[in-house]
Amino acid sequence: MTDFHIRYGSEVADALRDKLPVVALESTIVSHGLPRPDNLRVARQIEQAVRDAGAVPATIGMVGGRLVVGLDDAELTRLATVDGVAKLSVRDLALAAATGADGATTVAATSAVAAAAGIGVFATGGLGGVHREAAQTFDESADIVTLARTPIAVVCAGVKSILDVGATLERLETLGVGVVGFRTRRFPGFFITDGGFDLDWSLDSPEQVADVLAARDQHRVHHGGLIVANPLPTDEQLAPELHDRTLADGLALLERDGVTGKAVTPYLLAHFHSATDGASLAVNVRIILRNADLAARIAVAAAARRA
Ligand code: PSU
Ligand code: MN
Repeated sequence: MTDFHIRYGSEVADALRDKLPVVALESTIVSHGLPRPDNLRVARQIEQAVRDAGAVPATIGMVGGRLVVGLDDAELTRLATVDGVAKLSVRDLALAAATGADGATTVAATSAVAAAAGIGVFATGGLGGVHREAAQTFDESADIVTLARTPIAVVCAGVKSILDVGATLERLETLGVGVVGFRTRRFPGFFITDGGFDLDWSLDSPEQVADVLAARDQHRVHHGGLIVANPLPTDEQLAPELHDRTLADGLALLERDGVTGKAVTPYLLAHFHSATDGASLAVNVRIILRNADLAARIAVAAAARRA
């Protein structure tokens, strides 16, 4: 009988056994969110940022049907460079495994796999959310419903401004997903520091975030995720005028080219990266590296509490 068990990278397996800090990382940003050849270099930099802050990186993905927590460098290279890597949400995992596919895990799938593996902290760039026009298309990322039932802290720069940010925050409230600003009371808009909406909660240190996770676990009342929204400093954001113009053009192109469904996010990100001559790419990379660093510091604080 085929063995479909999850494979753990050896360093990740050791760290989990020894209760050392581990940070989950997704592979969709590598395969579909960042252009080649920068994607592989950035994927390695993200892992290094986690290490530099004292935690073990566990990049999650599907290689030839094997679900892996802690991709090795050859596997990471494969998901960054070969054509035809599927974009996998939670519902796709078993299908991809049984058919021997290569696949990159989204925030939804990465969160679900990480939580099942006992990893409590996850770093990404920006979450998926409610798309503009969702009232007609029903296009709402599985990221947010998955977080409703998955006990993980996701460090991100809010949701991409390509989405309906206000509607996304409403859905997160309805679904019971915790949202806290890291040193801010404004929800960030990924490329831009301020996504235009207030937050009820703000925390100032990784230790405080670890306290929230400990409280959640001890209460055993709230079983869902916590979004730790970590904005870029204003002097590092994409210039707001450039951002607004690029977004308007991108949304028009989406319509012209009839792009829908799971292709929307990669399409708009690619548009940003080409239309801004790489400025949005540099911003995107900064976001991920900062989030990896903060996630690692939260994982370190959470591990220190357990010790
Ligand atoms: N944010 C980024 N780059 C990305 C994504 C988010 O900065 O590539 C990916 C994540 O994997 C997220 C997915 O889970 O886009 C959301 O896609 P959709 O809207 O189709 O659910
Ligand atoms: Mn979608």
